[in-house]
Amino acid sequence: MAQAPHNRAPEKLWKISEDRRSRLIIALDLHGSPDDKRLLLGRCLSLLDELRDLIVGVKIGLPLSVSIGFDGVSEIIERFGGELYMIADFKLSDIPEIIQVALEGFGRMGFDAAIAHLFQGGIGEVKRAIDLFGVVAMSHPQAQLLQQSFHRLLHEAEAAEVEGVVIGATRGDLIAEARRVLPRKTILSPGVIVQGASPAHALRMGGDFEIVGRAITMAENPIEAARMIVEAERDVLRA
Ligand code: BMP
Repeated sequence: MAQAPHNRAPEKLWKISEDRRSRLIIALDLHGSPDDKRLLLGRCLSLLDELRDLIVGVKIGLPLSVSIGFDGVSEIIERFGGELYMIADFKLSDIPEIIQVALEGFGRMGFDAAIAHLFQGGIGEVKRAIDLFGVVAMSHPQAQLLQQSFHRLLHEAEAAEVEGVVIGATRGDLIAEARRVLPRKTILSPGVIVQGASPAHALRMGGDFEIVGRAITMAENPIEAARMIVEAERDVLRA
């Protein structure tokens, strides 16, 4: 079962979550041809405007960045970074010095956090300008190599003192195990609906936040889709 949020890191994320009674982070993976940059940026801004009371954060990665560029991403952060937790998901897996430079750049853009892999080692050496989440288990069934190293990656997450970890919502058993081993780390879980996990299942297993993309962004009615997920989360948190 998801824990009470008292004094948990990252503070900004948990504060927004308490205020909105939501554990939903949107994966803003909208994408398209670079000719349509302004159009796509406009769609992102109006989608976030519609969803702003239901979501706590926005995860932005390569699909959107290669479509609207970092300038476009910066515009989104400028508009929503004051009220939502902004996560740069480029699953960094480089040498510590390069990861550090990337985090500094994300910090300058206004991101609150980034997601990095842990398997390459050295994350503990990185001086962190922003919060960091380490990937310990992915949602897709082919992630076997990572899965074989699950406990070592949990250990790496603890040793590197990252704020939290990413574990696929499709891997409820691993979420429960991570919650046992790392009781205070914030767990983010993608893989909801389109990849097969039911809404709020990750929270029931001990996760903290659900990351949802297509089930909202491609829904006929994104607000209704988001509301349905947040209601399921609230049911679990009330239980
Ligand atoms: P969707 O809800 O559309 O399946 O999107 C899931 C999002 O979470 C994508 O941005 C993907 O990159 C990310 N993600 C994932 O699906 N599984 C993981 O294990 C880790 C991820 O970051």
